[in-house]
Amino acid sequence: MQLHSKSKILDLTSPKVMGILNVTPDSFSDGGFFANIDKALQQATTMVQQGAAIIDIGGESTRPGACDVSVQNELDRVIPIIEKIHKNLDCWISIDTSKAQVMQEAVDAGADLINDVRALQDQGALGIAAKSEVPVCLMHMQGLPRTMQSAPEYNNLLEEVKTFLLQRVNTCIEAGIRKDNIILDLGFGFGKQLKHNFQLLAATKEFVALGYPLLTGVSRKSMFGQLLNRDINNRLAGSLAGALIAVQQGSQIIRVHDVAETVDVIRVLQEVNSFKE
Ligand code: 7PM
Repeated sequence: MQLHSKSKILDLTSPKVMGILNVTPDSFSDGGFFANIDKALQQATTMVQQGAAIIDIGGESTRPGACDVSVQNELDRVIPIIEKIHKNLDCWISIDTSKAQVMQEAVDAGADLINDVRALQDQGALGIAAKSEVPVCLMHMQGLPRTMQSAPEYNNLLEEVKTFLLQRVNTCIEAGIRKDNIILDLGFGFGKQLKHNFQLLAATKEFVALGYPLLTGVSRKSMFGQLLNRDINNRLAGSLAGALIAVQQGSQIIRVHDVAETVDVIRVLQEVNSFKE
């Protein structure tokens, strides 16, 4: 299994780690514009040295509960950082956005992958993604970020998530996106209760069996906070367990804050697997 972007190929025969780059609103306030671009590059460099194959850059517009960020605001946050990383690092760059214009300018600036928690449903996104010819990650979400965590319910969780994702896949293929450049994501924490998140994690294998690369994003999420009674800074063990459980079932891309630790966990699993059959 391989993803194709521009002239690059990402081989997914072995699992890949996607490192989350923090691009916070205050990246403009503390040390000034250029100092903060350099800080972002430093953070990305460290993650690549630790073994991240992809760096995911988001302007926070898509975060659960977050208020809307203007297009210009999002562009101002992410584009200079994409340009800087593109110029200085040999890694894949992912743009975490739902906005068509941000997708377009990000790809022009060097992004290799479009990561959209709204699965290209926003105005113009599908067309821009198809035209850009980069891989896309389609995530499942029930409801909208502002309200999605108020008691989400499902009649049949696995079927509903599967049906949504496959419908989006069809729409993407009809729009001209190559089938082998579509990544699926179960959307942990996006309109899901604790039990839903763990039921989905347990069913990872079923989604891998659909034949598309599966991206798993559970890093530091509230599913571990709730289960283990841990605040955001004490969810590493839970997150690593979640990553291992996903990779063991065949998830090919793991989106994380803690790259070094996740890479170690994956290596241990691969060493064990090298002695099987
Ligand atoms: C606050 C709450 C801040 C939640 C950030 C988040 C995913 C994603 C995010 C995911 C893909 C986070 C989330 N989560 N993109 N973007 N999959 N593809 O924990 O699970 O990073 S934002």
